Amino acid sequence: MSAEPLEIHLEEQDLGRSLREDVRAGLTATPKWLPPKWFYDARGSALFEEITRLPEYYPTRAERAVLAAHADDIAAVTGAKTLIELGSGSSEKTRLLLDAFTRHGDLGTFVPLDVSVSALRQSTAQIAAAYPGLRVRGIVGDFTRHLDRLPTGGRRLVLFLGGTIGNLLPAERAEFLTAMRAALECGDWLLIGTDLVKDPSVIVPAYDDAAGVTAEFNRNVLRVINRELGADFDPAAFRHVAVWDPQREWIEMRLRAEHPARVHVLDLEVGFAAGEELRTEVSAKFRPEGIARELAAAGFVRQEFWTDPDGLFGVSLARA
Ligand code: AVJ
Repeated sequence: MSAEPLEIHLEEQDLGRSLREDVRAGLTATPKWLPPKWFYDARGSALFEEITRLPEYYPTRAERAVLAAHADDIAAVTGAKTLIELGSGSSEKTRLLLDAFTRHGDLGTFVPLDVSVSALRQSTAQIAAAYPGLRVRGIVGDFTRHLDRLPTGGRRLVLFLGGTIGNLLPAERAEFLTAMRAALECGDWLLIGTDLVKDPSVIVPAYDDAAGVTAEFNRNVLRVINRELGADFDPAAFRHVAVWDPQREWIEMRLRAEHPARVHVLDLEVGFAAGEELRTEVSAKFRPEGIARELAAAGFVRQEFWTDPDGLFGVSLARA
């Protein structure tokens, strides 16, 4: 079957409006911040794919090891008819699950949801070609806003992989999980990937690699704002910084103005002092019992928790 036309729940103008709102809120705040979802234009998505192949960036490989080891269990235990993937991107690791469902269950439909039209076009076409008989319905949407638009009926398994939940702040995480539970029915499933707390000497290089790919990925958000909003950031004037916060157990990416800078964007003139930092991403790391607690607080029951052999990354299978 070929992929069905994409269902668009996020129009170009919605994206533009929310980018303008985020830029206004974040660049007028003290300290300054921007949300990480704006990294992922075509160039940012390609840089992220490159990050996943870096020697220092362990999460993708570790999660893939978990999925490779347990995909058959996941297919057998959930018996899902519909597989929904939030923030699907390239859907590369998802193939491990689609293969397992092809061997076992009777999965009928795959529904990837992503903010990136270009990523979805590519992934839906490739998946539809590789899995004949599978119905592929791509949805252009934002997983923090469009959970009520997910297809209903049939037993569903929702995937939220990569550790992307760590990009939400704790209160946003609780809100997201509660909304997710509300969008599901008893007997539906959630498979969620979380990077685990470990020695910062392992985490920090994963976010500050020797080849400088993460630094380019980080600065890419400034290029996106220049292009989309006609701003005049000089990306080369900002230095990539990755800092581990031991209290909150998350890593932050920041962009540090090397010299005093003045940027024009929207109707704002934004000043940066020398050394001033702009926070561009939080990536929280989790403890096994903390994830179970957060899932339970949202009304999920965790049934399985797996890690890779090195204990770097965790995958939880929870029942609604
Ligand atoms: C795609 C959100 C899981 O937080 O590790 C990679 C993004 N940021 N390097 C992460 C990212 C810097 C990544 N997630």
